[in-house]
Amino acid sequence: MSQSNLDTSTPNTWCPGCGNFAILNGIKKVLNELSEEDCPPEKFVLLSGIGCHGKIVDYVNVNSFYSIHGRSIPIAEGIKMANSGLKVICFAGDGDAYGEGLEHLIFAAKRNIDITVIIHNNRLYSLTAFQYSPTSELGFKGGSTPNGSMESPLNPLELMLASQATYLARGTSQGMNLLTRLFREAIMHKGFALVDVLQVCVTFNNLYEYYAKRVYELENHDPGDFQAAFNAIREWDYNSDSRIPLGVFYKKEAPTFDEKLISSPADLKRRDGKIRQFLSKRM
Ligand SMILES: Cc1ncc(C[n+]2csc(CCOP(=O)(O)OP(=O)(O)O)c2C)c(N)n1
Ligand code: SF4
Repeated sequence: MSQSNLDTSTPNTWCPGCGNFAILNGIKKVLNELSEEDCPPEKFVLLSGIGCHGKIVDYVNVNSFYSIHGRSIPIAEGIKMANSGLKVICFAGDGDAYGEGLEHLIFAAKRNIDITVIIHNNRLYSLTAFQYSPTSELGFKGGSTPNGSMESPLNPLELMLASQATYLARGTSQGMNLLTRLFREAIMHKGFALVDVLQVCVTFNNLYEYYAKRVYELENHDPGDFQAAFNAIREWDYNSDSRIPLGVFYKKEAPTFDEKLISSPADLKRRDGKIRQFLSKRM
């Protein structure tokens, strides 16, 4: 399958220079690569929340579900449990997943359900024009905080590590090679995988230069070591002026929720029968 087969005719309305383009191009590249390796686009379902990021599902010619703000994760969990053969990828904003839908993210990580979550972390609410989000820095001057945010940001990767996520990584919209590698790894990981993408919003929070001066790729880091992952994640707290590590922080093999739920094809048949029985009684 060629890259153009994943294109859609929907006009793209993102601002020129928006970091969302890197995420879009990265995911298309990975879907194309996987398609050559016997994992066709029909095996995938994409979901998004509401926000500028949400439009991504309109721009990739793969089955998708445009969900509501903060609720793409539970819908993804439902899809995975109903059809465990599918590969399910959620695109979410920082306001979407780290704010309104945070409890869903925590419990999906805790369950280790086999889905991939890609966060377009531009560190503000973009579509609604410039409000601060859970990852905005202290003092962030936006539409709802004209005198500067009084809250320190959340470190979402630290929270996800504590919530038992089994794959945690960070990339930026400036580094396509790394981003594509992380997307591919996260999709192939068995269990809950989250990639936090520092996605630059050129219009409201242009951090291209800020990141360019600070990011570096982790080297000699053992992602199987919980303490090392914790230390690397804590190096930058989304506020300090320190260097910003990128790459895979943590990776662990563990049984997944869907695996535990459906231990055999016979189980699946039995469960399917029960669902049908339940539905027929309701109709
Ligand atoms: C349940 C619900 N709450 C609030 C909104 C309003 N709303 C739409 S998009 C948005 C913010 C989006 O910010 P983010 O998730 O960071 O995505 P971005 O636009 O930055 O990609 C909000 C608050 C909504 N549509 N639905
Ligand atoms: S407002 Fe920001 S996030 Fe939204 S499309 Fe424009 S640059 Fe991208």
